This record gives sequence, C-alpha cells and structure tokens, in this order.
Amino acid sequence: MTARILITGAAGIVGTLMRTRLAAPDRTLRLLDIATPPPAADGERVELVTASVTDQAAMDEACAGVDAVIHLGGHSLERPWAEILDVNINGTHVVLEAARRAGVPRVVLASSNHAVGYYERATGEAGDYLFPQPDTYYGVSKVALEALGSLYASRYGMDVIAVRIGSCFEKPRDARMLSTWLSPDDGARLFEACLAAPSPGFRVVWGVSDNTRRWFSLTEAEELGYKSEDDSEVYAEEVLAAGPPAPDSPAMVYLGGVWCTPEFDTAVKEAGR
Ligand code: 15L
Repeated sequence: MTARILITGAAGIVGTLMRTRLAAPDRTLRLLDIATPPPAADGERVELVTASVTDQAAMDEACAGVDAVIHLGGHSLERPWAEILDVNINGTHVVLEAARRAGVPRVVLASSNHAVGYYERATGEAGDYLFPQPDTYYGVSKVALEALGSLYASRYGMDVIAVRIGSCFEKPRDARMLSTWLSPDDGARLFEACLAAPSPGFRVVWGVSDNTRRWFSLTEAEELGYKSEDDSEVYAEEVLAAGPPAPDSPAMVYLGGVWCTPEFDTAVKEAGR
C-alpha cells in the first residue's frame, strides 16, 4: 500500500472523484490545487496544499516525503497556447522535476484521448502506445506530458505511467462517452494498479472502462493489474433517448470527437484568421 500520495489538481473533476476512492486507513493523501480543496472530513487522512503546479519551490516542498505522485493538475479543456504551455507543459515538467529532486520513485500522469484525438475509429481499436495525433493544443500538451514522463523514466529510472483517460465523469454524458467512459470506480482501480504494479518503468495505458462500445485496447492496463468492473451500456438507453448520432458526425468519427472540429481551432481563434 502506497503510504503517502501527492495528488495535483485535487480539486478538479477527476481529483474530486478520486479523493474518497483512493482513501485508505494506512494512507495519507496530500491534496494540491490552486483552489484549496474542501477541508478534511472526520477521520479523513488528508493534507491540503494550495499551490500551482508551475511553482517549482512549492512543488519541491509538496513532493517531500511522498511515495508517489498522481499528476492530474492543469487545464482540462482547450485553452490559448500561452496558457497550455505554462500550466500543462511547463507544469508537468515542474512536477516531474520536483518528484526527481525529492526521490519520489513513481509518478502517474493524467494523459488524455486528445493526445491521439485525430485517430479515426474506422481504423480499428485504438491500441496501446498509439503514435501521437493530437487534436488541440491541449492534446499537444498531453503528448508533451508523455514525452516528459518517458524522459524521466529513461534517464532517472523513475516509474512513470501515463494514463490516456477517455471521459471520467460520474456517468457518460453523450453517445461518444458510451465508448470513452471511465467510471470513477474503475478510475480508482486503474490508479491503484498504476501505484502497485512492480517496476513498470514507462508505460502508456488507456484509461477506460470495459464498455460494450469501447474503442480502446485494455491490454496494457490489464498487464499492470487493472480489471474494469463497469460498462457504460447500463446508461445507453438514457443517453441515446434523443436518437443515436449520425455515424459520420465528427463525434463518432474521431477518438477526440468534436475536439477535431473548427470550433476547437485555437490558432485561428487567436489569430482572428
Ligand atoms: C479530456 O481530456 C477532458 O479533460 C475532459 O473534460 C473530457 O472532455 C474528455 O477528455 C473527453 O474526451 O471526453
């Protein structure tokens, strides 16, 4: 059992879903976010840190005495390039560097399906270690996160696992998410597997539930010890009540869904042309 875990982005959607699920009697969760996470409940073993993942001194301090880092911090949606560069790309470097300096042996990184968002579903099941095809600047930041993780694993012998998360919410919100959903309970199972796997080195795994409509390989995640127990199909009727989406809609053609449409073209939006 990993005794002290630093979770960055702990007040975000995934961080909040994981807070109770990764709690254990013999474990302390150090919860870090720029927004102070809610105070400890009775008996909850948490330490609260208000800091930015871009602050090297604060991250050095936050990594002291921890056994593993789960890095969820950063923008979770598309943003202007300067913000993505600062918070997601530089922030991931700061976190890995802080972990290295503090001698933290293992880091689990929240990557995303948007690192390979332009992958076309018609090509077949998305395998593990799919070559990058980011759909946005946000997607580029996840490719950079994986590359930084690989560097720190190769050069410093750290165990680094990048989880390409599909859609981690309480419930799938649309037809695409019937394929991409990672149930919160499965998310916790996967993070536990990432924390416990003996000497994994550097890995890239898909973070999805074993959905009936799944588009992704679970081979590498299962290799680490993950076993999904959930399937979005129980929500299919509710989600598809308004009728299924057209099979040729971007939402169903690309892994990244509508993130591949002009609406997510940040370069043109920023330049005005
Ligand atoms: C992500 O990476 C986002 O952080 C999340 O908000 C969802 O949009 C998810 O991907 C998704 O693709 O559904």
